[in-house]
Amino acid sequence: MDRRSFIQLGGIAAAAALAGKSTEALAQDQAASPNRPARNVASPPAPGGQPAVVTPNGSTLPWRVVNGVKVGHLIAQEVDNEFAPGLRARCWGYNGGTPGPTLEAVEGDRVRIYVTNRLPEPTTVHWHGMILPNGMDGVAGLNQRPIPPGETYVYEFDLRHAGTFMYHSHFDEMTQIALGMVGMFVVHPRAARGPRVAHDFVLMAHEWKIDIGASRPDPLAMNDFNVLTFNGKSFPATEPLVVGRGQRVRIRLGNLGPMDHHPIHIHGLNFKVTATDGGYVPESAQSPQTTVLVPVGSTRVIEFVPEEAGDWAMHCHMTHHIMTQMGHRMTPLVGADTRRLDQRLTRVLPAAMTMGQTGMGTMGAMQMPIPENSVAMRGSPGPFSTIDMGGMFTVLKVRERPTAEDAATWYTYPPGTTVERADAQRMQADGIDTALGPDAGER
Ligand SMILES: [Cu+2]
Repeated sequence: MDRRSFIQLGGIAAAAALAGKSTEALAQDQAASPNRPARNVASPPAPGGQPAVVTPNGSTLPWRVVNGVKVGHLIAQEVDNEFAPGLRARCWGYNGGTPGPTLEAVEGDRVRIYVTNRLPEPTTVHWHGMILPNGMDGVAGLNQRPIPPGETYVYEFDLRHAGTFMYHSHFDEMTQIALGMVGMFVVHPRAARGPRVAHDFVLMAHEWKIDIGASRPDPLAMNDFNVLTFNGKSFPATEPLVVGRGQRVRIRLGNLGPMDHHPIHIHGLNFKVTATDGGYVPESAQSPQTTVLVPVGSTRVIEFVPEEAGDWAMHCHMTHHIMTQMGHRMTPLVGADTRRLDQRLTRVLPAAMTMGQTGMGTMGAMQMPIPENSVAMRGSPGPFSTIDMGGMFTVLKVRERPTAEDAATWYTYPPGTTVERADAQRMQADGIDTALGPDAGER
């Protein structure tokens, strides 16, 4: 192996290749630590000095180069996924995770991908958005025989176009996709395109129906999905994205959830959609946005330069998609006096509590007992109080000079830049009628 191909392979894959490890062993190593942060996986820098993609809470598939072909190995298997502390379920995925490892290569590469099926039923892999020979497209029955349990099939094709693509099962789609058989496939352009970015992330949206206490997602669900994830994690388990103020950031969003489209919103900045899984968006057609709809079966690539430091929320704007497990078959009681109802209810159900007196924003502070293997609406500690959101939510940490510690610490607010309680004196000084102040509703 020459120095150049060593560099292209990246440290871990190259070290394994030098040690004579097989792609199966590499895939096994990866399966053994599915939650290893991607930043620990050395992946090849893209041409033009663009950085490698980072998959928060995920990993990048290692390649070994054999006679100029990038060879990889995907193992379709059952995976034990922790969605958030307190909630695990047996899902289906690749190489120990759901989504599977991110595939990352360069336009013009030839790839050979072995797919071993360790599931109890047949499967295939479809390379979503890629233009390739028909026989490699992976649609069971139409383009190939499905891969039987215990067998390995091999896909081989040239990466003709740069872009942000995905891969997923195309056999028993409803079940296998709902259980997590999805992943991202990034192809960098051979010649750098557009301004250089400092950070390049992939985030895959997914939705799951996991009944309270159940050990498997329900693949028959058509609505009422109650666990929403980025890269297989619900907040607060989502790894924050740490970036530098004034530095250009790219985020590649993908959606292979069963049913829902996700309007992904980022606070504190505006961005442009620079590409989809169909290709690049011409600059003349890029409009500034703060929310981008990512429909099922598509990718959206956004780029921005954050101008304000802080801990900025990034989340799906469908309010039920930033909740954790909850029942939806309740009578709305916002504004009702539920205290007498609770008094009667607790005679038969001692742990019962009716919601709606103040909505659900204070649920986290109550420390109610919750059922085993669930993350029912408890919220998580924030720097000021409980953060009452979960699900498809993460934090974009914009720092002057980002360091590894920033992922685990909150933003330090400069003095005088946070909201504070206004007293009557201050209100009167600004001509605010204090009689219409906070107590006005009780007059
Ligand atoms: Cu959503």
